[in-house]
Amino acid sequence: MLKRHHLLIANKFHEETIDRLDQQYQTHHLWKLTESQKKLLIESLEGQCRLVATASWNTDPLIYNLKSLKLIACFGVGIDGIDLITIRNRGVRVTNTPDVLTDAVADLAMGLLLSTSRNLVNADKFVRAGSWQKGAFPFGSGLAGKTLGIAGLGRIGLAIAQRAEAFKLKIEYHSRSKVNQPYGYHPSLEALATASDFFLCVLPGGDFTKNCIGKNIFKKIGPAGIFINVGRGSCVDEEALGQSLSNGDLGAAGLDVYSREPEVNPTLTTLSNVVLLPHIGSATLETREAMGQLVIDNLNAEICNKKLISEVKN
Ligand code: NAP
Ligand code: 8YV
Repeated sequence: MLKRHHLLIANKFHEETIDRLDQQYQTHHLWKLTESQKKLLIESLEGQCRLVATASWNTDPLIYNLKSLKLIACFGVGIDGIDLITIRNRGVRVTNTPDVLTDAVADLAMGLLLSTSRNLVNADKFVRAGSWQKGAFPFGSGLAGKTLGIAGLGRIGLAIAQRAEAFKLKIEYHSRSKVNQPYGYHPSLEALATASDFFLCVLPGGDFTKNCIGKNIFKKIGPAGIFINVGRGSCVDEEALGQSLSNGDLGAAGLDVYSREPEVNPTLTTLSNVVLLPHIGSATLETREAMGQLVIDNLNAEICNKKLISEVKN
């Protein structure tokens, strides 16, 4: 019955979910086409197709040409890839995949904190290179009793705070509004950085947060401090990050996200005091399956005229 509904899939976000969508809908794989083929397809779908599925952090702007568009079902929670201004006043609704990925991203954030504070990646290289036989590996920094500053105490930020408490870290945070949690609030990123031994960014991308973490913040985190980013790369001035890590203003960094993925600032790749991950915060089999299920459930809710499961409210 669903098969009679057209669904435009903008990009290849998760193979298993796309296979399932192919079975249920009349799908159109936009990313496989040339630019002129894409335009022709969208023209041919006009008036017949109201559904788009896409990655949340990046989409093809041609989807906005489809005037009959009613729902953009995003795979991912951060919707910085969606042009909310272009679709405003067009009656287009957007869904994302909150909550189901929170634990996976929070686990990875703790992984980055441990990898950087105890220098785990270099320790592994040290053993493989046979250096252990020649001497001991340098000491790392302990977590217990130190302050973890979290920029963005939302769903994922809170899950990180809960994990960090078990490591005996003291939690402080910054977001635009204070939340009802037993952690110290700082009204600015600068104040949070000053108070933090470890500063962790889990902020969304977009214009409001673009380059909001730069040289000034790294200096305040300090030479013994660590910067972790599992939010969005666009929040960070990566040139300043490379310089601060090189000149010793900042002790170390652990990154899962970058401003021009999948490219990584070349300076960062030369430094041994930064751990670089390829945006794998939500990349567990279980989490990606749950994200896909939520995309499917939202699409199905739309065509059955039911309440969307996870609509993004503007
Ligand atoms: P969320 O629940 O909406 O939390 C976002 C937090 O950021 C809130 O505390 C919000 O509080 C704060 N915030 C938003 N804009 C801000 C600003 N301009 N200045 C200061 N604080 C601001 O979202 P979430 O589910 O935790 O996800 C957070 C982000 O994590 C996503 O948007 C995405 O970019 C990233 N993410 C990364 C991965 C990965 O694989 N690494 C996976 C999933 C998500 P206020 O509104 O009060 O400011
Ligand atoms: C990506 C993420 O969406 O949910 C987000 O905001 O950053 C990730 O979960 C994921 O890499 C899927 O492409």
